[in-house]
This record gives sequence, structure tokens and C-alpha cells, in this order.
Amino acid sequence: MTSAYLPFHPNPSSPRFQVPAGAVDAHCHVFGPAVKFPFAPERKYTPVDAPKEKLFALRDHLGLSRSVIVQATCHGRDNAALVGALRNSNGTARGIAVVGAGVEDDELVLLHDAGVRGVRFNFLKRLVDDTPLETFTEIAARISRLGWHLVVYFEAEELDRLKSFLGALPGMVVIDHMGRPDVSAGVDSAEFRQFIRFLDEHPNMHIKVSCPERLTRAGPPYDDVVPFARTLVERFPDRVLWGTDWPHPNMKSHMPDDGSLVDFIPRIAVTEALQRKLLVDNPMRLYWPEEAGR
Ligand code: 0GY
Repeated sequence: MTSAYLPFHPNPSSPRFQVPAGAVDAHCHVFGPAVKFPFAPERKYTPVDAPKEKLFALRDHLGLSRSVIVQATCHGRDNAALVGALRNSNGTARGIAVVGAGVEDDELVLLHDAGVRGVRFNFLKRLVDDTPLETFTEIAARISRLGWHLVVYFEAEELDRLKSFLGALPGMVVIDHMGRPDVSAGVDSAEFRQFIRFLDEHPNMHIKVSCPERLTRAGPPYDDVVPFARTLVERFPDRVLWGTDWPHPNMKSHMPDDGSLVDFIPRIAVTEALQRKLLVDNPMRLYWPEEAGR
């Protein structure tokens, strides 16, 4: 385990772009505080504490209204910090949990009551030990009756191996960070074209156009990531989501200014109509369906 990771930005700028009313940050995390919510023994990294109070203060600062908090690997399957944040959000946060196939029904009910609406399958070897695909299939079956969906995190070179498994998943599926394309290869690369084809063939797939800071080779303001995100927003306007990824675990190259991440939005969603779908309509449909379209 190494601790050479950067802490989150201490003083993010105020974005120039004003998000539409009711905008959702559809990908962020809470970490610890470790004294109250210890990190998992099997974790591959130890982040700095990033508690719910800081997350909600940042959300206000950026002009966002709601959050989808994703259980990160450093907390393993102990969703307590996530549940604590959801319960203290006054209904303005929903969650994505991590569970095992043997999760008790009572636990699923507790998670649902707290605001969890899905589970995440993580395929990144630097973040998690291997889970057999059959186990993920069992988990998908366990959660489907709750009306939850699945969030999947994989890297582009894994798509070939995973596509028949992913394509067979039931219900809605959300792909983290655009399936992590190699942006140096360009939007016309065989790899990205394969990803687009996969999305064309599977209308249940949603895509988070998030994490330019992880995908960039050029660094801020992430010019090299814009064509990828913009292509996805324009081709799949009803299936894209955006998130900050605060507090940006595992970043070593640089720590993004969260205000600049908000200013990235109008470069990838260039009309008000696209911005509204990306930030409000699409995440509301997935996470607050009872309020969507009001
Ligand atoms: C992210 C990305 C990362 C970390 C995790 O669960 C996690 O620990 O997802 C990463 O290191 O790429 O979505 O926060």
C-alpha cells in the first residue's frame, strides 16, 4: 500500500458555469472519518478523510443540489459511512453500495431505506481482488427485486473480455468514467468505436462522462478528453450522467480544482437542453424516479 496520493483541493474555485436548478453530482464518495468508519483491511489504498460535511459543503459551493455517493473500494463492503451520509442528507443524496452475494435481505432493506439505489461491480485490478463473474451475476439477481441498478467500473481494454457478461446484465447499468478510454488513441480509435457500438447495441447502458482528470494525458483543462465526452453526450443524450468524483482518490499527477470540473460541463454538453438532460433529467430518472419529470 502506498500513500503517495494527493489530498483533495483545499480551496476550489467558484465555477463560471452556472448549472441548471436541481443539478445532480452523480459520482462522488465519502471517506471516513477513519476513527468512526475504519477503512477495510483488504483495501488497496488509504485515502485522506473526506467526510459527508465536506462533501455537502462542496456541493453547495459548486451550485449543485443532489449527490449520488458511490461506495469506494477503501471501505470494502462496509457501507456504514455511505449510509451515515445518506441518512444525514435530508433526501438530497442517494447511494451505490458494494455487497457480496451472501448479503442478508435485512441488510438490503436497511440500505434501501437509507437511499441506496444500486450496487457497484469493480473490475480494476489495482483496486480490488478478482471476483468471479458468476458471483456478480448472483448479486445482480439478489438486488433486482428492489428496482436497483448496477454500476460497473472497468478499463477500455477489458471491454472485449467483459462485453458478453455486461451485455447480459439485467435492468439499467451505469458505466463509470466513460469506460476509461485511452484518450491518446483518439475518438476514431477501434477501441472507442467498439465502445460506441456496444452502447448502440445495449440501450440499458448509461455512461458517466466523468473523470477528465483521470483520463487526460494533457492535464487541465482536459482538452484531450472533451471529444470523448462530447461524442457520448451528443449520441446518447438520454443516457449520460456527470459527476465530480470528489475527493478524487488515487490521484497522483495533479489534484483537480472542482470548480474547473464544473466548467468542463458546457464544453461537453454545449446546449442548455443537453445540460439539463445530463445534470437533471437523466440522474433524476435513475435515482429519484418518484420525483423525476415533475
Ligand atoms: C473512482 C475511481 C477510483 C477509485 C475507486 O472505488 C474506488 O476506490 O473507484 C480510481 O482509483 O480510479 O471512481 O473514484
